[in-house]
Amino acid sequence: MQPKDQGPSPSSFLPPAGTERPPRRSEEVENFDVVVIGAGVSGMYALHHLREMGLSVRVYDGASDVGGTWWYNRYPGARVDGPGSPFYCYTFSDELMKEWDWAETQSEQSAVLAYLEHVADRFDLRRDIEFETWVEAVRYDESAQHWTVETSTGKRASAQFLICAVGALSAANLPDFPGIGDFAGETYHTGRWPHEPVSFAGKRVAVIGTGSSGIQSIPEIAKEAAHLTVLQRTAQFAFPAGNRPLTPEETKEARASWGAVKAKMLANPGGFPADTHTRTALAATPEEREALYESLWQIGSFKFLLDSYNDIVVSEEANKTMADFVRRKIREIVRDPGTADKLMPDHFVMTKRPILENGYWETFNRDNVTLVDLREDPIERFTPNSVRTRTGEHPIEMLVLATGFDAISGSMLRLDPTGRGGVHLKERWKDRFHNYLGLTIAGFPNLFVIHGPGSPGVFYNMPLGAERQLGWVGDVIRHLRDRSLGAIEATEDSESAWGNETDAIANATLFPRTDSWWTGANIEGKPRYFSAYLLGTLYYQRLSDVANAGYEGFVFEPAHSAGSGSASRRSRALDNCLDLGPATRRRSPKTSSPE
Ligand code: N01
Repeated sequence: MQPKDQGPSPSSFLPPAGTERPPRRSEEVENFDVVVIGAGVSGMYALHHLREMGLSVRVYDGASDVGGTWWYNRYPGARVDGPGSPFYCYTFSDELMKEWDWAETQSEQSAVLAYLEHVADRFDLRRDIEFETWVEAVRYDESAQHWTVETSTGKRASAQFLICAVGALSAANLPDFPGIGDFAGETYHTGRWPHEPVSFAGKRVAVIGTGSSGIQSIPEIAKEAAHLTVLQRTAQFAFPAGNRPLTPEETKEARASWGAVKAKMLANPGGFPADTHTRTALAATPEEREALYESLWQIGSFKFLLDSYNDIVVSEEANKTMADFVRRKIREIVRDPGTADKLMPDHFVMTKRPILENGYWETFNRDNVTLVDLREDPIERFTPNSVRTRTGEHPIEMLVLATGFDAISGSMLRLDPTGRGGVHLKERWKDRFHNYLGLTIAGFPNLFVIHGPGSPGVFYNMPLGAERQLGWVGDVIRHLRDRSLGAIEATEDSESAWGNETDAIANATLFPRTDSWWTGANIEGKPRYFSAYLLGTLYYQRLSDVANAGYEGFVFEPAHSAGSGSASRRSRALDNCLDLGPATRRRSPKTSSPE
């Protein structure tokens, strides 16, 4: 799928065998209308949608099958940790929704992957996907108005349009701990988990990281390992997952009312079929708050986020009411007060990605589990058979890095396309992830990033978000083809107005004030700012407003030659190009103030 990871590279992280050989470059270049990088949730839909539009599409993915993040993240305990099934799914086909049975509310990784495999079969996707193929170089040819890609298998392709569906959470973060190369035991990253079974039985295991992946895997590893040492840098808030089987009645009801459910998803800021409400924590009495928090804790899932109060992420005082409740719960569950102290989170609740847990807190009551607080007892170095912290040595045979991702922007930066004038994305994104509409980048014509910086991405139901973004991209392509245009490109003015809009929304909340992967604080040297567009509903309104205004904020280029458009569409396009309208003129972008 994504470009190859470039961090320290223990053998378990290497891409599939065969991709490391120096490839023989083919002189032959295959031409397509669109090249898509990534065959995960977004890339799969890109292929389906654009093919339905009559375009020729080629998809590349480094994995050996579809699934993207669900193909890689197969660590023990991996489950959907959002509002869950049956609403974490594609919505483009009613038949697909009605024929697929989900077993649980928080589906296991294997269940989500089985669904995606079914989608690939049902819509015959694999015939246009090249697996085990890493895209190694991506370049814009200004005269031909084409993107060319070179792959690890030596093949080359060109296309007028490039869709980067490389994943917001796919560039694994592999911190360079002192002596990590000396460690002689098994090492795994949760986001690059092997396909062969991994046995923890009888082993002394260390897990570094207590984000979603750590908190999901720690209880499962602890059940099997001889001993588990949890190395925690930041204590986290985590809520009961409340996973349970979906009843046949619930499935029947969701299918019967699918039209209404979809409408509700489209109207919700996060893309889930949840009601919106106007309750605020500060208007409630302490007793009312306690009763609501307790009932949501009992139900579990994302209820704490969706059904509590809507001032939690904007008011410090409101935030504290929820944070204190969760801290009390942790103290009630964890028996050893010293361990409970170390587990106390001290940031604003919900301002790191909310985590759903399945027995995480109870795991610290087990005799075979030790918690190390890295803030007071940091890692000094790894030896062949231990991890040494300031106060002692922890013998281990296996290390699990649940250290997350260079999120949102990292996979694009590892791809590092070269745009107009030979400028690399790394150069363009040195200080900030400049973008317009979270989809396009000035200097990178005809390139679209799905779930990238400046979009709701990870704050939105991701399959639905991909469908909506790609629906818009498909319309852009149609617009260009119908008018025989060669290129569309965001202006730098549009980017800076979009950046201001994104920042203004974020700065009205507590999110930018917490160190998180949302703010880039987990990766040394990364531009530190909150890069997501928080209001999903407003975002999709903005996309359609921009389109309705003739793609305001973009400039268009006429096709230079027959090679840039589709020759078969040229006669109709020629009719249209006589009246290109205001969309082809350079415009200053509309700045809309956030709601
Ligand atoms: O990654 P994370 P993740 N030394 O960045 C720690 C999605 N997801 O893989 O908080 C020591 O959240 C880091 O510490 P700190 C979901 O959106 C979805 O767990 O930076 N520790 C943190 O504790 C999620 O939010 C699902 O101080 C270091 C941990 O490693 C996102 O992916 C399942 C360190 C990383 O936590 C990422 O989750 C899982 C260092 N040098 C994940 N570097 C499903 O829905 C990092 N850490 C299936």
